[in-house]
Formats: sequence, C-alpha cells, structure tokens
Amino acid sequence: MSKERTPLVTNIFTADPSARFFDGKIYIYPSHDIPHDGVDNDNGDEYQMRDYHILSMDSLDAECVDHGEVLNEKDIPWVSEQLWAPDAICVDGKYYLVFPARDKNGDFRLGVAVSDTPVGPFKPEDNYIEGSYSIDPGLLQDDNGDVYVYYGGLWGGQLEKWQLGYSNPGEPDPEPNRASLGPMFAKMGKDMKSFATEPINISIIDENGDPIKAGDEDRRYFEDPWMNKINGKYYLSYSTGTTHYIVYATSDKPEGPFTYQGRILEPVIGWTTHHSILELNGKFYLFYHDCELSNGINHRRCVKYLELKMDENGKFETVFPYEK
Ligand code: FUB
Repeated sequence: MSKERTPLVTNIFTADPSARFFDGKIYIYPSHDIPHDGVDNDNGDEYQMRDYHILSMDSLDAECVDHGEVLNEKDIPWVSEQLWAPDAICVDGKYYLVFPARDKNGDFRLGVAVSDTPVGPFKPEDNYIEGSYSIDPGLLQDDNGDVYVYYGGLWGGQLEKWQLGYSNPGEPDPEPNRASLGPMFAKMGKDMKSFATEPINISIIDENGDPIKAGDEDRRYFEDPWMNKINGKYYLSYSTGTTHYIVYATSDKPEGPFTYQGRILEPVIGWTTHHSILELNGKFYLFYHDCELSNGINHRRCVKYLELKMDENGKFETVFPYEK
C-alpha cells in the first residue's frame, strides 16, 4: 500500500527529513522532536531535540524502520543543546552526519559525526567545523567529487546575527527593501570535517536579475536549503519560513546566483516546513514534515513523503499537501 502523505513512523515525533539512497535502500536522517510543555517562540526554543534516530525503508512501499538512537548530545563535547536538522552523505565508503547544534556560548554551529554504516553508531568530532555558524546543513557531492554544504536559517537559526562577520545578537534582519540573505555555501575539505573555502552568502534573484528583497516573504530565503543537480543544473530549494512555502531557484553554478522559479509545497499543518528531494529511478520524491500526528503542536512533527512531478521544461509542479 502506498505510504504517500502519511506519517512514516508514529512511535516518535520526527521532523526535517533528509532522504538519501545508500546501498539500494532509502535512509531518512530526521530531527527527533521531544514532547514537552515549554515555551513556543520565534527563537525556536520549543525545538528541544537531544538525539538523532535514523529511519530506513527498503522501498517506497515498505515499512519505515526506526533504527533507534545513533547519537546523543551528551556525547558531543562542544554541544550545549538543540540538535536540529541534520543531513548525511557517503564519501569514500564513510558516512558523515552533518548537524547543527548550539555550542557552549549558545551560538548554532555545524558539527560532523562519522560512521562506517548508514545507521551508525556515529562518532562525533570534538569540535564544530571551524568557521561554521547557523543551522540546516544540506550536502551535495558534485560530479567532480567536490562536496558542497549549504546552510543557514533566520531568527532561531541566527543567520542574520552574523552579517558583520561575528555573532552580534542584536543584529536585525536586512531592511525589507534591501537584498535578502540567502543560504551560506562552502566547499567541504577532503577530510569532510572542515571547510575548504571561505563560506559565502548565496544570492537569489528574480527573473529580471534583481535580488529578491528581504520584504518579499513569499520568495525570500528563510531556512532549510536543499540542493539537487538535475540535468546539469543546480536546483536550490528552501523554506520561506514566515509564509510557510517550500520554493526553488536554479543556477548553472553551485554557488549561484540562483534565479527564483516557483513554489514546490504549499503550507502544511504547523509553523515550520522543511524538506528534501530524492531522485530515484527517474522520479522525484519530496520528503517533508507536518504536525498532523500531534493535531498541530508545532514541535511534535512527523515526516512524510510524496511524489513530486517535474514537467518537460524542468519545472517542478506545486503540491497541495492535503489534496491528491
Ligand atoms: O527542527 C528545528 C528547525 O525547525 C529546523 O532547523 C528548521 O528548518 C525548522 O524545521
């Protein structure tokens, strides 16, 4: 029976699914939402995740298996709290989990943990990636073997706080009529534990070549960058946050600029929307989350997937999550 648009697991709350295909199987690297009765605010304090579980499916119709805890915050020396949206990649036979968490000063950073298998156990590095900040890493290995990381999120994700090159908690979002902040981009070092290039902020432009403005909340970048390379083109998809869309933009280069193309997913139940796109046997699958399993509690989310159609011009369709 098709599992499309239904919670893939119900034994725990899961969010932020990064779907990967390793060794003939689908693996999902999600966040693990912890139920609590604490605050719900613009700083994301309700997202109190403390560990990672990995999910897998033998096929899109198969049961989704929870492989249990593979990494806990107490085992990561540099982390204070909040293990948020991770991604994973296999390079030269090793599996790298790249994840954001707050360091001991409360700044979000990106860390790496390594395993010999897709389901761990993952051994964390002692420190975060030097020069990293903010949240939501998304990885792509290009045809030449280079691995890129895209990351960053506004508000709780602190991206706007680093506009001066250091963490300034009082730094506001760019003015509405100024260019919006895009995600960050860096090339990973061959060790997969460092940046090989200075991170840069990616520009997202409209059809006239003008930067998408910070006040254009239907189109501007908020968080959750994901990268696919499709027929030689780079597809950057992301969440618009406050307006709750998943949208995308394309470029001929991995570092952009990216030209805005349109919407992929209309709003789901709950404040956050977060996704990944898995290309499998010539088809595209959107992995995403909503709060259906908890009847709308923002920090009790569940991961799902659906098939995403692309037309002959390389444009993604827009999906309405509750209409088939
Ligand atoms: O799960 C915590 C945060 O919520 C993620 O980092 C964001 O993308 C949003 O889904």
